[in-house]
Amino acid sequence: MLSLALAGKPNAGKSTFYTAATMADVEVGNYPFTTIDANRGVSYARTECPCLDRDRRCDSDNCRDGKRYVPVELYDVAGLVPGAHEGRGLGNQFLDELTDADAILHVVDAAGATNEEGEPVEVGEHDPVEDLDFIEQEMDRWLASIIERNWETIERQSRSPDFDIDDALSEMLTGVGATVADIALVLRNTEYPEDPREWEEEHRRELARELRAQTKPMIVVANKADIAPEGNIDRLREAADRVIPVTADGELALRRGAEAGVVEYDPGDETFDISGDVSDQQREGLEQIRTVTEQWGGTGVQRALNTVVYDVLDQITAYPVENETKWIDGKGRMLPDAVLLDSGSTPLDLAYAVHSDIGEGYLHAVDARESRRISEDHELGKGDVIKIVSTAN
Ligand SMILES: Nc1nc2c(ncn2[C@@H]2O[C@H](COP(=O)(O)OP(=O)(O)OP(=O)(O)O)[C@@H](O)[C@H]2O)c(=O)[nH]1
Ligand SMILES: [Mg+2]
Repeated sequence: MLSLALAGKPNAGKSTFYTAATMADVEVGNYPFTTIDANRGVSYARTECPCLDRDRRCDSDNCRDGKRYVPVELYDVAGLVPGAHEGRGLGNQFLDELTDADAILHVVDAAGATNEEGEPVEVGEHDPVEDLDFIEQEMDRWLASIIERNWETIERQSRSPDFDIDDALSEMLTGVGATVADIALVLRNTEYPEDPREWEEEHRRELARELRAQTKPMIVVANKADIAPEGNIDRLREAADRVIPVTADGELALRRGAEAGVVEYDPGDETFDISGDVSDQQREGLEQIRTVTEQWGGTGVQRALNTVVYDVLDQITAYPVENETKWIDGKGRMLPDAVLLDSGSTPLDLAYAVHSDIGEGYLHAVDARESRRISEDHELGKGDVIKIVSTAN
C-alpha cells in the first residue's frame, strides 16, 4: 500500500487532518506536541468507479454510488521544529518514521495562528511562508547524518581493489528506503569525488538533498483556511509549488455530521447539505464551513490526498476481476478490488500487485471493457478493468 506521511510544525493540524481522513480517534489539542507516537491508519484516494459505466453500481464497501475510495496508508507524526535534527523539540526520532513514506503532506498553519515553535499566537501574527522550507532542511540534515554515520564503512570498503563508489552508495541508500531507480537518478544528478576520503561535508549534504527531493515528494496543506487572513493562501502559493487550501477541522465536522445522519456529504464532495435536525450553534458552524467549501471547492482534505496520489506519485487505479463480462470475482462481487499502480504499469505488474503467486503464474490478461486480450507489456490506463489469467487462480 502507498504510504503518506503528515509532517509539519506542532499545532498545525496534522492530527485533525489524520482524524478526518481516517476517522480514527486520536488526540487533538491546541498546544504543541499533542502527538508523541505516530498514528497509522488507512485513508483513501477518491476516483470514479468503473461501475458508473454499467447498469448497476458495484458491491464494494469502498464505493458510494460511483465514488470509489482506494486505500492508502496515512500516518501522523509528531510535530517538528527547526533544529529537530540536532534534538530540538521531540528531536529526530520521528524523522526515522518518514523513511518509508512515499510522499509527505506538509501541514502548514496558513492562518499564522501559531509561532515558529507551534505555540498559539493571534491569527495572522506569524507568517506561514516562513514555515515552508524548514521541513526540507531538517530532512536533508537528517539524511546527511545517516550518510555521515555510514561513511566509515564506505572508507573501509574503498581499500578493496574492486571498490566502486556508485555501488557502495547504492548499497547504503537502499537502506534508507530508496529504490534502485531512485538511486540511479540521484547519482546521475550529483557530482562527487571517486575517493570517499576526499568527500567534504557539502558532498554529503548535496547527496542528501537530491535523495530527499527524489524519494520524498511533498505538497503543502495550507490548513486552517477557514480562519486564514486574506492573502495568506495566495502568498503561500507564490512561494511553493503545490499548495492546497484545507480546513481539516471542517472536514472532520462534515464527516461526523454525515456519520450522525444530519449532513449529506461524501469525502471529496465540493459541497454538502444539512439534512437532519441540528442546533442553531451547529448550523452556524456548518455555514462557516460552507464559506470555505464555496471558495475552494471543498474542504481540501480529499483534494490533498488525491493530488499526492494521482499527480505527485502519478498513480493509476486498476480493477482486477475474474469474470470479464460481469466484472465480478469468484464470489460474485462486482469490482471487488481497486489497485494503485505507477502509471506506465502493465498487466504483469498488476498481477504481481494482486499477489506474487498470481504474478509468477501469469499466463495472459484481458481488457474487460474491450473484451480483448492485451499483451504482457501493454500500458494500463486509468480505471482499466482487467482479467488476469494465471496458473495460480
Ligand atoms: N480553525 C481551524 N483550526 C484547526 C483546523 N485544524 C486543526 N485546528 C486546530 O489546531 C489545533 C492543533 O490541532 P492538532 O491536529 O492537534 O495539531 P498537530 O499538528 O497534530 O499538533 P501536534 O501533535 O502538537 O504536533 C487544534 O486546536 C485544532 O482544533 C482547521 O482547519 N481550522
Ligand atoms: Mg498531533
